[in-house]
Amino acid sequence: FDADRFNNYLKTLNDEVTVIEALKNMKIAVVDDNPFFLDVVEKFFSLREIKNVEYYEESRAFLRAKNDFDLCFIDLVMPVYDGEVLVRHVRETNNDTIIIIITGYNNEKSITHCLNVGADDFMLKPLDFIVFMSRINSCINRHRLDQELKKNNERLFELATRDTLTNIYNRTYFMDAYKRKMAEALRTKESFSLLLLDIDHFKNINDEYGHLKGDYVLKETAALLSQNLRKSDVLCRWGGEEFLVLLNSADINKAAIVAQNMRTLVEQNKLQGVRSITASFGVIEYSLAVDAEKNFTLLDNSLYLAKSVGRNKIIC
Ligand code: GH3
Ligand code: MG
Ligand code: MG
Ligand code: MG
Repeated sequence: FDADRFNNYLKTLNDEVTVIEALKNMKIAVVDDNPFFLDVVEKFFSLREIKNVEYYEESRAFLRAKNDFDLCFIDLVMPVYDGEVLVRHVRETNNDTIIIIITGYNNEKSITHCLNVGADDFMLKPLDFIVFMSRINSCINRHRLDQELKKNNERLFELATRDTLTNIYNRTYFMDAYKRKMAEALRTKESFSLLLLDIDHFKNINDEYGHLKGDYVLKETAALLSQNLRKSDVLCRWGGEEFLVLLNSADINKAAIVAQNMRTLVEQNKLQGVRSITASFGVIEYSLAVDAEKNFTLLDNSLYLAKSVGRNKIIC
C-alpha cells in the first residue's frame, strides 16, 4: 500500500475527497477471512480518519451483527459462510446498504451470483486503492441517485393517486383497486360491495359559509370516513362532494351496516362553525352476473333514489 501515491492522487481529485467525507458519515463493515487484507484496509481507513468501521475475520460473527451498515465490503470466499450467503442475509432486511464484493479469485459464476442476489459491485484483489476509491465513489453516487429516484417515484405515486384537498385516494387509484378486485372476485367468488355517498345540499354549505368552509367540511368528512373503515377497504373522493368506498369481503348485509354507521357518523359529526350535514347513500353488492359498468349504473340509481326519497337515506 503506497500511502504517498494515494495521497498525491487524492489531492488532484475532488471526487475522492467527497467520497471520503461521505465515508466518515457511514457505518461500514469489512468481512474477510484474510487477516492481512483486513490489516491493509484498516490502515487505509485509519489513515483517512474513517473510524466507523467494523472488521470481521469470521463471517459467522458478521451474520450475528446488527444489520444496519451503510456500506459492506464482503469477501467472496470464506471458510464458514461465503459472500453470497452474507449478501442474501443483508438483503433480507436491508435494501439500502451498499454491498461491494471483494475477491481474490476472478470467479465469474460466484461474482454473478452475488450481483444477482443484491451486491452492488465487485472488486478484485489485490486492491488498487485508487480504483477502490473510484468504485466506492460510483457506488455511493449511484446509490444516491437510486434513493432520489425512489423518493421521487413515491412522491409521484402519491400525487397521481391522492386527492389534493382531502388526501384520500382519487378516482384513478380507486379504479385500479376496483379492477383488481373484480378479477379476484371472478376467481374466488367472494362478495364485495360498493358504497357511494353524496353530501346533501352541499351547495347550500358553500353559499352560507363560503367555499373555504365548504373545503373544510369535505376534509373533515373524508377523515371521518377513512377513520371508520377497515384497512382493506378503499375509500376515494369520487367527485366534488361524493365519496366512493369499496368494501372488501362484504355482502349487501354487511355493507348496509357500514352505511348505517356512516350515515349516523356524518349526521353527528361536530364541525367547527358549520351546522351539521347529512349524506345520502347508495349501496350495492357487486354482481358477477353483469359487467362493471352496469354495477356502477345500479349504484348510481340507488343513490339517486336515496336523494329522491328525502335525503339522509340509504338505498341498498
Ligand atoms: P344534493 O343534495 O342533491 O347532492 O345537493 P348538492 O347541493 O349537494 O349537489 P350539487 O351537485 O347541486 O352541488 C354540489 C356542490 O358541491 C356544488 C359545488 O360547488 C360543490 N363543490 C364541489 N367540489 C367542491 C370543492 O372542492 N370545494 C367546495 N367548497 N365545494 C365543492
Ligand atoms: Mg477469503
Ligand atoms: Mg350533494
Ligand atoms: Mg353530487
